Amino acid sequence: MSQAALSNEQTSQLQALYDEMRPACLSPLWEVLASLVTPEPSSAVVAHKWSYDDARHYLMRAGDLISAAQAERRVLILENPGLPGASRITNSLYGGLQLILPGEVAPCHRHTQCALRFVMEGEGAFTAVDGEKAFMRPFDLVLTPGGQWHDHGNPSDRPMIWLDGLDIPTVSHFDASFSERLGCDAHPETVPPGDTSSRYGHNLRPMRGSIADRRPSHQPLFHYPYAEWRSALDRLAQAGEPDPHLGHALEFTNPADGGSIMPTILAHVRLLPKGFSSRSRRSTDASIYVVVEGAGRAWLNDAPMPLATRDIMVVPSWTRLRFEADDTLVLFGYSDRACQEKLNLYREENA
Ligand code: GTQ
Repeated sequence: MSQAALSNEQTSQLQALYDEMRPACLSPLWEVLASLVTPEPSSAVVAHKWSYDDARHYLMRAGDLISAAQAERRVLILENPGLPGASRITNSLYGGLQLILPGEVAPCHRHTQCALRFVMEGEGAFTAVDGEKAFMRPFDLVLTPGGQWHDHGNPSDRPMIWLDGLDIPTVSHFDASFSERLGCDAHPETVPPGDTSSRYGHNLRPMRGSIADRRPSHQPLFHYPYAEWRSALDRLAQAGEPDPHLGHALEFTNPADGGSIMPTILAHVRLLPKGFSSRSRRSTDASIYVVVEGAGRAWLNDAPMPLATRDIMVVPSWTRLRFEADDTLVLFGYSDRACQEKLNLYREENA
């Protein structure tokens, strides 16, 4: 409502009107307009950090109590403290830590939602996408684009834990969720592991039809190994000065169109050299960061957040954010920026 005060008489008559119209499913905009159409982003999402070791402790206890097959997906949701019960890390995105113990499988299913996996621990477990296994190593990025069959398995002798990043809340927002189970643990193998990477992972693509054409042409690649992105970051860092706001930053791209890895989610990595202090910036995409390497701190609206390896941090929309690297700091981040750009919503401000 505007500043002009209402008389007591007006207020009580309006209140009576609201009470009368409520059963007709009508409500007055002027009571809520200011909170609906805000002058700048105003979010219930709060900044938070999960220590990996603390979360891991609970995840391993869950591992003693329920199998991956029983749970379908044995995952602890990283739930934003500002959105209790909402199963989300930001308003549009989901985050969770998934555990697969040696010998376990997470049975095959598919759904509308897009997923990324960022490996936190373990080696030798796989995600199979449409029957092609991607064997995962720490800090690899593996995608499960919407609609593709996927199962996970761990033939190694160590627990495997990864961060799941999905657009579950975005799909829920549109009431557009479909999912189904294949009905068996694992999709039959379609091609050998690494097939897709060899065909699409090197700025090349097959010239003639092949079995790899089963990959959707709009989303051919799904494995982005740590060894490759980490050395790309090093080469970038050797080649020039860091961007004052981002440090040395690289976005993972979809080779089909050079755009974001998935229609709703953008993911990137960055390296902040030892001693570097970034300048402050804010953007409309609430973001989730994993500390891959190093130590330092983030400043969120001038409040410090110490960072150590494997910490997971969520930063709300329009929060002034800067980083200080005590040691070379390597970060992985994902956000809904890809979706916001399609909707012409994305904005950033670099101080
Ligand atoms: O691995 O398919 O954390 O469907 C949440 C939903 C993981 C998965 C999650 C899922 C998955």
